[in-house]
Amino acid sequence: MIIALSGGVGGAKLALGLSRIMPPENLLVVVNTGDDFEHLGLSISPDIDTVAYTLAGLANRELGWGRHDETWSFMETMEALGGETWFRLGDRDLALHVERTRRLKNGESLSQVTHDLCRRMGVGPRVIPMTDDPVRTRLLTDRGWLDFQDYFVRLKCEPVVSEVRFQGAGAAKPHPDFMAALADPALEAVVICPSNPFISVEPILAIPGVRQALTGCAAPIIGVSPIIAGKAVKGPTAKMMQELGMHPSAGTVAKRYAELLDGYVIDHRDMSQVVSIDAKVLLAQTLMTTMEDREALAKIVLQAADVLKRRKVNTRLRHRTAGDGA
Ligand code: FO1
Repeated sequence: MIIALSGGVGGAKLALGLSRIMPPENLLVVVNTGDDFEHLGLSISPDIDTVAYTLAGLANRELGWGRHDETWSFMETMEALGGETWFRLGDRDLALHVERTRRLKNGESLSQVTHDLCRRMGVGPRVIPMTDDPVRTRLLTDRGWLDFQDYFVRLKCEPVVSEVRFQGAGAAKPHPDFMAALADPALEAVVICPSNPFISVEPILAIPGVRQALTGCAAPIIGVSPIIAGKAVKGPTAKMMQELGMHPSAGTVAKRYAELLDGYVIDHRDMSQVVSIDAKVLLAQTLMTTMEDREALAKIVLQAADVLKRRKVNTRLRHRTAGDGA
């Protein structure tokens, strides 16, 4: 079994690659919900939807979010009626938000609704939110504190970020299936997908018990850099790193995950970063443009997991025997 920690677009691409080279039912995708928000009276979970649409083959590949078979009558009419249209909701996508909102209001948990909607959309792997409790990413910027989607979509990531907070994370409980999978002896690897570390991965790590469960898990943890040659493949990762006073590089992201990583996959172009990364570094083509790219990167990650798992088991055995000996 493989666990993939994912945010939106970048993570979803690798999750898709993984789902195509292994039995999809053995893949558990744990998704960031810090981007979730209430908008137009709807409960919207963008990263869950991006992962679900991508795994279901329904994603809009150009936009990176929403669906490919989309029409926009709802948005056009909202425009005509003077409603808010900065957050684009296609007509088919809208049905998902309306139905999820109805079921959440009915008392179902986000993971129950996600599980059923994913099944109905034909998603093979298990997709679960990092927690069923509310966590909201907020950013302190030169325009004051902003909710995530205000920053990311309405203000197009233009504000200068000086702090990122995950409101509610401290009181959130990690999803029980996530914790159970980390303790499962059948676990082969945990893959930290190439998502933005600050806004997609760290909300997951910020939930009490997650870091400890990761450092205690017997399976290797392999990260994939979201930065290639100093730039983010998509989104504000590099810009945020600069604004937060960090050098936008694969090495800096690896340092963010520091003690968690057993392996780290970076792009060939970042060969010079190898020395600054305190984990086993693998070089690969990490830019995923085609389906073959997604599958090839997924293969490298799983091969690395295989090698690292044997190494991790031996190291633990050595420590244990050393401990007994001491
Ligand atoms: N991102 C945009 O840049 N503009 C949008 O209008 C937009 C609408 C949208 C609707 C549904 C959804 O699931 C995602 C949407 N996103 C949009 C992307 C979303 O803001 C980001 O995918 C995540 O929050 C960050 O990964």
